[in-house]
Amino acid sequence: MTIKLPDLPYGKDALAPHVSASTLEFHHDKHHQAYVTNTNKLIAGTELADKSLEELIAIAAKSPDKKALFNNAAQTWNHTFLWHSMAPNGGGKPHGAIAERITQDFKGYDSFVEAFTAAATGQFGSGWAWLVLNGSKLEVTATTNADTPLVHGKVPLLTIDVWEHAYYLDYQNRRPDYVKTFLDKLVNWDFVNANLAHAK
Ligand code: MN3
Repeated sequence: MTIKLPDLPYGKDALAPHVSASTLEFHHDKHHQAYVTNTNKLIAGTELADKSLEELIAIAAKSPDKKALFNNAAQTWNHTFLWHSMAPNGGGKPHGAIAERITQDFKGYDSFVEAFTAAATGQFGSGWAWLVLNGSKLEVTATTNADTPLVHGKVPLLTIDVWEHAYYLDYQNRRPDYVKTFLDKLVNWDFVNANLAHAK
C-alpha cells in the first residue's frame, strides 16, 4: 500500500501563538511529507510494498540493512502521533483516567511535569520525549532521532518532538520554553486518555 500523509487534525493557525502556522506548514508539509515520500520510495517494487506502516517499522527495526526505511517509516508514524498529541486550548492539568494514573505512578502532576521536562530538555540532539505505558506502569522516556517506543514493547500515550525543526522558528534555541508551553498550553489529554483506554 502507499503510505499517505495524513492531514493535520486542526488548521495551520490553530495552535498559534504557541506553535505558529509557519512552523506547522514546514513541519507537516515539508518534513513529515518528506518522511512519507522517502518511505514510499524505499518500499516501491519490493516485497514490503503492501505492508502497513506499523509492519514496516517492526520489520525495519530488526534489519540492520533497513536503517533508512526505519528512520523514514518511524518518523512518519511519530509525526502523525505528534499532531494528535497537541490540541488548541490544551495543556495544563490532566483530566479523566490519565489524571488518576499520573497521581498513582508519578506521585502527582508536578512530578510528572518534572520528569517529562527533564526528558525533553535533556535529550541531547534530535529526538522525542514520551509518556508511555510500560507494562502496567506509566513511564517517561526519551528516544533518539527516529527511534520510537513502538519497537521497545511500550505503548505510546503522548509525545513531544524535540528536533530543532519543531521549535526553532518560534523559540530559536530556547527548548525549555517550548517544552513548558507544550505542557501548559498544548497537551491533548483527550488523546492521551483514548490511548490509555485503547491499551487496556
Ligand atoms: Mn519533526
